[in-house]
Amino acid sequence: MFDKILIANRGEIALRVIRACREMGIASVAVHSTADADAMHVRMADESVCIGPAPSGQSYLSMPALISACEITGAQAIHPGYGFLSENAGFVQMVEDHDLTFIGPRAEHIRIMGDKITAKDTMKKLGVPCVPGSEGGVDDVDDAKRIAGQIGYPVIIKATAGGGGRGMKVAKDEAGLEVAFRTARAEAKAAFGNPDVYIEKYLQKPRHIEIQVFGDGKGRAVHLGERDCSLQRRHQKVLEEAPGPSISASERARIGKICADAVAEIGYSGAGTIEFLYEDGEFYFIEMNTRLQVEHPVTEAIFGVDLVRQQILVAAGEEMEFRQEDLTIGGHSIEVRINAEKVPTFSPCPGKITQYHAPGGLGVRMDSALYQGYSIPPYYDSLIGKLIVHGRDRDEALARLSRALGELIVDGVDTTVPLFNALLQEPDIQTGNYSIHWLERWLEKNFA
Ligand code: MV4
Repeated sequence: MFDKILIANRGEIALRVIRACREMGIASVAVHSTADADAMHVRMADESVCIGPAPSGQSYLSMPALISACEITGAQAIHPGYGFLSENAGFVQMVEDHDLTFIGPRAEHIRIMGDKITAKDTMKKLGVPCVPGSEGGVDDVDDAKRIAGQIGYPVIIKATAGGGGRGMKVAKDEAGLEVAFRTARAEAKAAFGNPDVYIEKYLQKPRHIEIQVFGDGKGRAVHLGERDCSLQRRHQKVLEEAPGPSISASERARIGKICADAVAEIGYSGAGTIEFLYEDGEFYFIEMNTRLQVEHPVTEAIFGVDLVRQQILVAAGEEMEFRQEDLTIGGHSIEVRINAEKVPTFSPCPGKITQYHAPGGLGVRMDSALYQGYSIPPYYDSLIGKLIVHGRDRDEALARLSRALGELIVDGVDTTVPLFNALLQEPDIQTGNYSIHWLERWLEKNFA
């Protein structure tokens, strides 16, 4: 096992990883920009290293600075958290070239899943159900028209180098296809330096259901059920829950096994998420994320497992602490993302926290790096906390969420808390009746 781990991240996820390290008797090294000298992750870690100026390109994304910080402190492994360098295959390569361990999947698996055409082709060959569409890329309009004609309109054109909603265009009929195709390619080339696009049938009212998988890197893998992350605004998740309100135990077992078998087959190591669109009882693969995700705590809550601990164990060459048959679901969990943003514009609202009080009590987890007197810097993501609740069933989780939001005090900046108080009054939220378009429609209706 490692003696010391460096956490290449900031905010709540850095604290999350430090906590797992401490419980395992592993020393932690925080890294920080000059803007984050007073940040909680620096205070909570055993040691810290300043790695550069405020802009993340010169600090949290600086590979040489991170490698040097390991060399200076004697850290043997790097946990990347989410975002930043968590899905950068070149970084994994560099870490390994310096005889350090990257706590995450192999570079090869990050590379495969980072190219969406290769990811889909790989998953299809592994028996994972995919959205009907082109086999591989499409490089001219005539090809695009022929394929769209076969699968039927509407279709969606996606950039292979995109993902997470970037680089997509919908065409509702053949008349709109040419423009959609040409703009998609031009935008993909400009944004990612890669013009390659592919075509899929456009699903009109799906849910976003993602399956948590975990591999030991030696051909064994498990699934930890699904999360429903359909409540999004501009491809930013707002609320996530597990289990999914629309997914039955038999559907979970079936799609879960398909996913676990697929990642076992490729020898995947560590935590991963296989994203699906779910419509009319069918799952359609769209993307795989090769990192620990923001919303992992809802899965931890219902399965009673520490995913970061398992990541560290597997990265150190040890066994994960469970088999599929050990993993059973207890209750229901909901996470809301608390952002320093003004509702309904969602414009960032950095500033000084004049008062902070975290909610507590049974079934409440608050993952946040806030403290009273802290100044939220303007340089980074606006996520300032995640409130995760757990109840015996969905109704209990909702009641607990409402109660915990009432206890939370964050003064000095605007936050998304009022949004959640309003959402909890909505019958569709109370019953779990929402698709990927529900939130944007609701915001238009209530705030436009
Ligand atoms: C789609 C789709 C409909 N049909 N693919 C957006 C993010 C990226 N991960 C995939 N996305 C979508 N792909 C097909 N074939 C609709 C979306 C989509 C979406 C997906 C998940 C959550 C929210 C979304 C909001 C708009 C569009």
